[in-house]
Amino acid sequence: MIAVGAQPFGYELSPGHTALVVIDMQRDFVEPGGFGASLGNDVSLLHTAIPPIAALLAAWRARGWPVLHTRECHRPDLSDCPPAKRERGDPTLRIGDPGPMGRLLIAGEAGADIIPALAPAPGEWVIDKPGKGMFWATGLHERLQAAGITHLLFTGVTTEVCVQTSMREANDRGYVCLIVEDATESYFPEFKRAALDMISAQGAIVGWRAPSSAVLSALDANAVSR
Ligand code: C5J
Repeated sequence: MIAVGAQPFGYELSPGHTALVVIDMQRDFVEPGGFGASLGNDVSLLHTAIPPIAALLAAWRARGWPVLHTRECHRPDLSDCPPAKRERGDPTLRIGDPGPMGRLLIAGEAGADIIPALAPAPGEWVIDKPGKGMFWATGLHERLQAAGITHLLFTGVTTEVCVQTSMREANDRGYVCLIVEDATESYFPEFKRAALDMISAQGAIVGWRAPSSAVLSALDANAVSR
């Protein structure tokens, strides 16, 4: 095990059995004209997470460890998008409406793609999810179990929505989870702070938290192993 300096106490990372999870780093959330912007958000607030995620991806790839990307998106016929989700609120564009990057949050459209800076490498898992959590309607738990993955490191956007929902689902399924503080972002800085606090409070009730520097220095202190 590799010891990572974390809160509320040290995290033990299992080499080769810890997947790096990159949640929804899609053009629809990060770039102007997408779903995030249609809800009135300043998408530039998410950009600070990109370099730390890229550094973690490089570290995982160098070790041949598992990487899992998710995309929040729906089938073109919207059969997996509950009306209660599509009709929520008063956005400028709704899920499935045509926008500058294609139809919003629809699989196969440009906006549903992961941003080029964090594009999945060949062999990395890409999970399309219709919900906020990565386990709902994806079959992911069975795949992770079959691959022997026991630990998950969470990154991506947004901290308090899809990242936190996925981490809570993972915690309930028995995965040992850590969220990387600077590799996740929110349109609402106060929600990010609160989500990180909620996750790690009460003795890591949902999981651990640590900056990417702590994860990367712990990896550097250990020989590269596959
Ligand atoms: C949202 C997400 N915020 N990926 N999705 O609707 O967090």
